Amino acid sequence: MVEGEIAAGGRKVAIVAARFNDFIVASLLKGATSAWLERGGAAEDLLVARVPGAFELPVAARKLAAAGRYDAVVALGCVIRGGTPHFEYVAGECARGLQQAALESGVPVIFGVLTVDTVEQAIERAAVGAGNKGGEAMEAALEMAALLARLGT
Ligand code: INI
Repeated sequence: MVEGEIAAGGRKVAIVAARFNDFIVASLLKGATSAWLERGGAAEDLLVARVPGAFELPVAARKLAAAGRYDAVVALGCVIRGGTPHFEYVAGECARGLQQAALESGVPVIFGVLTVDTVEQAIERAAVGAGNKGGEAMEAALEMAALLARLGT
């Protein structure tokens, strides 16, 4: 069996985070940054880029992934269902675009975007500590970076 370990020492990672719903995304960003530092990452090896909303995450993630400087890209955002089909377009295109960026670049692009029905669900998933989806996204990024390195890609 081959697996990637969750360790940040010697790695470079980029986070791209949406500003929309920042009262939630700020907590995801905190969770991701804490996980990076807890796993031994150096502050100067973590880039944080901001975009207006989740819809803009893919183009920035694609650019960062293609740059060849990062072992993984973590996309953070929060899309909350409203009363119109807008949610489906923003969330769907965001997910599709992030996966496309990963497949085109061969660099892991992690989906740390909450897609929820209510603000309460978002707050639950962005709470400090275990279960913070930003922290989980960073851990997934580190695991995938190590796995791909091991697989020789
Ligand atoms: N962007 C989000 O990140 N979350 C949302 O819930 C959201 N809603 O609900 O509209 C949202 N919209 C903005 C969108 O991501 C773009 O920034 C905007 O459409 C400009 O392209």
